[in-house]
Amino acid sequence: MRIFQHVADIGDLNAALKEAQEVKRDRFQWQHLGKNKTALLIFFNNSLRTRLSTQKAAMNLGMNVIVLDVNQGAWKLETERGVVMDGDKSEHLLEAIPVMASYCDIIGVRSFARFESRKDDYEEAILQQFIKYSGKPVFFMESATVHPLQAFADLITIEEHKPIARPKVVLTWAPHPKALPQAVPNSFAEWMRAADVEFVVTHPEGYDLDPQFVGDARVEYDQMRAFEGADFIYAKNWSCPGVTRPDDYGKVLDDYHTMMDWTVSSRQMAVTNNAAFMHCLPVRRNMIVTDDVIEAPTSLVIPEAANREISAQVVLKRMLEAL
Ligand code: AN0
Ligand code: CP
Repeated sequence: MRIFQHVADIGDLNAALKEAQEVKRDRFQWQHLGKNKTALLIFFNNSLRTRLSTQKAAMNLGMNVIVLDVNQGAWKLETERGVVMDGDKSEHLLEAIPVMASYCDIIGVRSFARFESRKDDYEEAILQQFIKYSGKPVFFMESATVHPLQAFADLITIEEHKPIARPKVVLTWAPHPKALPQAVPNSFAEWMRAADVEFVVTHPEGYDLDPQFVGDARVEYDQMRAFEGADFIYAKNWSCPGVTRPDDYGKVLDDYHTMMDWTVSSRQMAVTNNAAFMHCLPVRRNMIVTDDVIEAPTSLVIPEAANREISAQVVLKRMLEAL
């Protein structure tokens, strides 16, 4: 594997899930693969889980790891070609990428949506430059539009906890005070459509996800109806994707105080099939989900986060095997 961005990049999902379980059984059995190989993890945005779990996964494989927080200690980077660089940015991405690539074998990049231009975000302007100018395998650690390491960990978690062969999985929008990217729901939708599950998305009108990710999945604007009989509830806030309301791309459409009935609580969980609760974290309690739901025995948020080490290790392992 040279690029990890979309569900298609991982190939057969059952094979990937089997490999994840093999990694879980003994995560140190491939130390030879990563010997004298270096992973460079580049963060343009904050992270707790992605940073730690990916570092751990690389170490499990015997790799060396370098982590760079671009905004702490590196030069401020210009990303647009053609600008006269007379401002606060001292270095251009077009030099920085090949330089960084010269010190490593595999590159992971986190660069969130900037919400300045829907076109730039959805064309993956930053990550595409890493792919084009690094000459190295590149994996997405949450880009403008996708978070595949998260979606893969989510799928592993669902596989481990599903009560029936083909569970009902509901992705629900929930309120948040600030505008958040669509990367997590985009990838979750993309991966759930590829998996053997009954998939339903619920959100207020205006938050419709991009068709390239949500496809023909069932969309239900009535949250309570969507939750009926669900086996898994996957909560996440996202800002306006600009599909049905192009001028509102990246915005919070309504004051969150008026949207608090979307907060996942025991009221909605009561109509599910004793559903497990999932969220990628970090989560704002009593905005996205109430204390009692996230603390219930049916909450999977901690094992879900632990599976980030496993999804990252499968991806790094496959990239090492293809070097
Ligand atoms: C980010 C997001 O919503 O995309 C990262 C989630 C993994 N969350 C925040 O910025 C709070
Ligand atoms: N879920 C996730 O990617 O968390 P971090 O933003 O902390 O990496």
